[in-house]
Amino acid sequence: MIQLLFRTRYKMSLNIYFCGSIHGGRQDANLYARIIKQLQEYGEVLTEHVGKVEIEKEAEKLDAKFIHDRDIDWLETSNVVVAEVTQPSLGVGYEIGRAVAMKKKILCLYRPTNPGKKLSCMIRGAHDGDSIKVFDYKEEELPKIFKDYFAAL
Ligand code: 6IA
Repeated sequence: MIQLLFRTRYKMSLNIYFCGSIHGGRQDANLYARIIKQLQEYGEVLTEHVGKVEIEKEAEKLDAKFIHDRDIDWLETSNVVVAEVTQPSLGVGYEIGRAVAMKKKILCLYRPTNPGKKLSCMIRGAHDGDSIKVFDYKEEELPKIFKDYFAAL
């Protein structure tokens, strides 16, 4: 019951900006969709399209300037930024940098699947344990990570 009240309260008030790779590579698009579904328990995800496999078709008429300006507007209106940072993406890195400058609450999620691959120090090193959190994770850990993260906001 308490959990339901908590979720309902946040669902009404939180704008969540989810970041995931698009031109950086769409290998994790289905995972993004599953993450977005979980995030929708806590608020409105402004960037639901990032998890859509057919994004190319839907967006082919939009130009880069329109997308950039619209996404920055959404970033400004967001309360929380959640970024899946396993697949390197210039756009995701840029969004995180802009979000840091805007003093947003930021949660970065990284899957250390390949020992030869490391998360950029500019993301890992931004962790301050308060406004900016960077966690290594496995997908099955996400429900608890989100529950704890949103409860502590
Ligand atoms: O550099 P990337 O494309 O991987 O950057 C991905 C990030 O930038 C995502 O978190 C999005 O929020 C944002 N982004 C980049 N491109 C787009 C986009 N393009 N539409 C919406 N958000 C975007 C349209 C689709 C494209 C395949 C034509």
